[in-house]
Amino acid sequence: MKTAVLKSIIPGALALLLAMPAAQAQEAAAKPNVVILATGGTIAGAGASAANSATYTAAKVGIDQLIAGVPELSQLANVRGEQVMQIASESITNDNLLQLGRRVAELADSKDVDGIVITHGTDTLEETAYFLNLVEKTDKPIIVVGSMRPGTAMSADGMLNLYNAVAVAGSKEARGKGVLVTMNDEIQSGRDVSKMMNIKTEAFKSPWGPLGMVVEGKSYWFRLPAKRHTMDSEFDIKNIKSLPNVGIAYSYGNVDDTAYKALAQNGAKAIIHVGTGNGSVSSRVVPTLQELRKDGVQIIRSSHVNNGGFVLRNAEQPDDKYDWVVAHDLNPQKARILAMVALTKTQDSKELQRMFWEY
Ligand code: DAS
Repeated sequence: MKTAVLKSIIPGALALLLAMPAAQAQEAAAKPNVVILATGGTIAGAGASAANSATYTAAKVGIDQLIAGVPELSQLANVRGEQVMQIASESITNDNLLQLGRRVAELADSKDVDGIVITHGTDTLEETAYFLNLVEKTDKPIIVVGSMRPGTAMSADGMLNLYNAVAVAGSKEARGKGVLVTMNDEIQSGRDVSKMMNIKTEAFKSPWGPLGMVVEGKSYWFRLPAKRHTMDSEFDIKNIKSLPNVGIAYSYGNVDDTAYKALAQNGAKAIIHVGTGNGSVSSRVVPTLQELRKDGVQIIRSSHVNNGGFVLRNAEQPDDKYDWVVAHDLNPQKARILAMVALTKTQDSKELQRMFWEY
């Protein structure tokens, strides 16, 4: 009796109730499926008070709390999170990079995943973004995102950065553009972008400019990446078992060969020389680099000018004569990433140089 009465007096509501799962299912089907892989960093940081925008502990807040902190994400996509690791990114290791890269590849292969977001510390965000840009064989959007202030601070930037990252990860226009970074309303190429300032929300810059912008969840594109990446890359995370030891030696006035010798003794297969100007090498160091090259260590010249500069072959150093490689416009930390990935495929310096021109 009761059910009959109910049915007679509130057929619409009942129908609505019965239909609700179908409507929800329909709505869910209309939205992209985005997975957020959390690794730690400031975006997961916490400070003692709202006034602590720079004094805080990174890698404290878990992915479920991050997602719950931005309920608007559910308007953009069907979002789920995985806590891959919980570290400040200055502590990331090659093994962490491989672990993250393998999980990204598994998700990218899944037909139920339309886009991937990686929350990450800002210190080495640019390295991880470039690494994934080189080795992920997918055209699905992969967005690496961080924040300059912890979520506990006034005017924290992490919520909007994460919202923008999910918006871009779920957008069809972002497909095929390589790994991207959304910080401070801009969409940056994972290859070009680097952290240029450690205390401002407008910290991430690309020497060649951003690719686009995100405003209220909509992305606007102005440029496309020019270098090889993802589907067009000859590298594949599935074929990389480990990453070789590549060291970085910083040059300056009065420099000597101590750091270069130590890196080689520690087993470096390549040394990124961080030169002055056009990747210049002090006359006090040249003989040692020639010796190391003879011993099979690859010498790759980059610059500490404007976070990478533009190092040309045979300009201030006889690279052909010494059999050295130039890092082109890559900053030293990105040159190390490419050198590691490239050395998994070749030991030939001419092949290495081709890769530095193309990637
Ligand atoms: N320590 C920094 C890191 O984890 C904090 C940050 O800026 O994300 O990279």
